[in-house]
Amino acid sequence: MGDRQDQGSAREQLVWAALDSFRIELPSWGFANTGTRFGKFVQAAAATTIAERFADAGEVHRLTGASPTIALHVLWDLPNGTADAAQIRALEQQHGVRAGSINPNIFQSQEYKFGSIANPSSEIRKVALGHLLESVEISRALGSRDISLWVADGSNYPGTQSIRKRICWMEEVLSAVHAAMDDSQRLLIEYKPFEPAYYHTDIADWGMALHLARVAGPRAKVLVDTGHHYPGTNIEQIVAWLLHVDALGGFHFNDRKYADDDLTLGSIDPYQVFRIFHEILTTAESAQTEIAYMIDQSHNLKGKMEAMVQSVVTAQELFAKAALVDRERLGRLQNECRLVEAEECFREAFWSDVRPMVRAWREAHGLPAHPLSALAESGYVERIGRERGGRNMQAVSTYA
Ligand code: RM4
Ligand code: MN
Ligand code: MN
Repeated sequence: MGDRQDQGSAREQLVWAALDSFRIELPSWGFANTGTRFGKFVQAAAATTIAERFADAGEVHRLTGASPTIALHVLWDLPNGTADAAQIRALEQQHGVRAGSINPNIFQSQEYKFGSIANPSSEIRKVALGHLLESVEISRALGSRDISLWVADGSNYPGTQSIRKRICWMEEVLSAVHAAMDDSQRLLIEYKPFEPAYYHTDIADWGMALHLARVAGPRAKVLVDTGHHYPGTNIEQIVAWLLHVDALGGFHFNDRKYADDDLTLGSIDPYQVFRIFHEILTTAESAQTEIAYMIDQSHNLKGKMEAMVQSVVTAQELFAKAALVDRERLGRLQNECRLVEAEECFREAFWSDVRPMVRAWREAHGLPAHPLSALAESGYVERIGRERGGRNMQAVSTYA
């Protein structure tokens, strides 16, 4: 009995230590009205202003205690660039969440039809570089570490663009961005093999992102968005390699069944998130702190607040499960090729019900034991639905 209790408390300690260190960033755009390429689905409670996005993120952080930062998209959240930094500062104070990664937007303006940093026109590449340099300034003004860049560039038909020349153009621009950063800043380069380009995407996979990061400079790293892979890709293997070469900057977490579906983290394949966390936990602690966990989701049908709380809670649970893997024993079993025992050692952690321990951790930290029920009971979603509903319902959008 004594033994069992000791084991129980040892497991609890592992889970608590994991939860103490675990933080995941919320995307400002995850609170906004979104849809598919066929149309937007408007929700009464969606956030349309930056103040509303901060308020919602603050509420998620109050409920979970694990999401103290909010990722900002420059054009959507700081349309006036650095001039908006003071307003962001005030919102940080007001809502108890800080500005997190700064996401430049070089995919929306008309001039980027044929590309941004890989556009054949040097004039347009200059425009894109200007926006990236402004993003560096914004991040500096807000004291945020990461500039998180997704490049939508690509082409739709074979032979219409020079893939090789476009590599050189991207190298030039990203090196210039790196040169403008100071030692406290990082450039995270995201990759994605498809959408919006249909034939070739300029930064399609982690190898291309890694190459560009290396050319840009030592503070450029790779960002893994879990939805940005072909079905069946072994993402934890990519994570292991990026850890090995010290180039893993962070994650955009979301789940998917088919493509870049941006579903709630762990909703389709929680085992995959567990396997990713396991790879990370095999790494030295000092390296782990350099990995930015971020959510990148778009909740078209579910309530945005509810989906975001679910995401944070699921991330915490899966991280706690991964912390339970007996890595010393697993290492021995792997070396001795005791395959079934190794697999069972791994699975045992995944199938452990960590929820009672996570609840205890929440209560000990003055947080609600059940964040999702606490959200429902608080009446927050109804209140913002009443306050924002009128404005949101006017914002109907159609495809054609
Ligand atoms: C992309 C990518 C980026 C996000 C945009 C809106 O698919 O995931 O991270 O900023 O969507
Ligand atoms: Mn992303
Ligand atoms: Mn995406």
